[in-house]
Amino acid sequence: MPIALARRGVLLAAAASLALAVAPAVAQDKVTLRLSTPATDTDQRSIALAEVFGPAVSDFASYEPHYNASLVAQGSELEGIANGDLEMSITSAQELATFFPEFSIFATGYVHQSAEHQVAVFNNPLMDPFKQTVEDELGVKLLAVMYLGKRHVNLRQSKDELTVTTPDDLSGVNLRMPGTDAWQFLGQALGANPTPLAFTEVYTALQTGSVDGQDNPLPTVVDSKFYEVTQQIALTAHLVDLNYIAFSKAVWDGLSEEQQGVVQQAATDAAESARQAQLQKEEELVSFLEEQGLEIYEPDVAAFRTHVQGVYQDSEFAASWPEGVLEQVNALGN
Ligand code: KDO
Repeated sequence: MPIALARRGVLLAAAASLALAVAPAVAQDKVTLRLSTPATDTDQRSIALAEVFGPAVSDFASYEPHYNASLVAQGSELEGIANGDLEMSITSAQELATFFPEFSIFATGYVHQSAEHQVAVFNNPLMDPFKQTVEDELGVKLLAVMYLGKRHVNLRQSKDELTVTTPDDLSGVNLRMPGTDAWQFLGQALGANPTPLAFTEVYTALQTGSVDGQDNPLPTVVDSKFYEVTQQIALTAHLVDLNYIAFSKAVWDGLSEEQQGVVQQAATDAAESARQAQLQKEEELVSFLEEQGLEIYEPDVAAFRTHVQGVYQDSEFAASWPEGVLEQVNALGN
């Protein structure tokens, strides 16, 4: 049995038993909302959840964030929620794609065009079957889409040593990508040699040279200080990347209708706050990074887009996409 189906079966059983085990909220006690994320406490998404979401639900819930993957390892959060060991996470389409391959459409290079496009797609009825599957089979509710930013290729080598113009220039480059298959595939589609590594290990890997580079948006490059151990950024913008605020369905079902409304609005507001902060940082960080000595330049983005899209359209990932969804997503972006 394929791993994804095996994992799905185990999680389905866990989610079902959890739904029975979580007694309806009796209103007196506050429900504890443990969130685990590999992100730092100074990442804009972390700040928005702590400053917007936490206070908004504080009448009936205690928001308890755990940063730097200190509670649950990156990529294991969804199982944690399904098993009742966690109530929230900042998940990704790439992580969801390990259970439901069709989510890879939202993790495909050069599909999402902007933060606004991500919101239009997440709020469109096309998303309903995707959200329902995650609720029914994983016991996780996707409350809101968060803007992580445009991912670019960030390398240890100087531009003189290695100038990135087309995917051919990344041949043999040991590019760290997050661990799931969808991420590794994106690294291959860029022309690089992808290496799986947890987010919390990236700085050291760059510092020691065990990888040649990584791909994260500019705000992450600054927040995690990757600029201290790299020398260039080729603005490939190969993925306008997103996360979803994931919430335990079992806990959700134990809330009153009014409390559910408060949680939903708090998640939407936190996501919007983080989106605006992240967009603002993307505007201002090129000059900051150049002041730190990094060389930042435009590669042949058209060459990257054409190559990446060609690799995806012939892939097993594309074969899992429901008929017509890509066309609907594209139409929402134009
Ligand atoms: C990363 O590991 O590069 C990544 O950007 C993947 C994202 O999906 C997300 O997990 C992110 O890390 C963390 O939130 C840390 O920023």
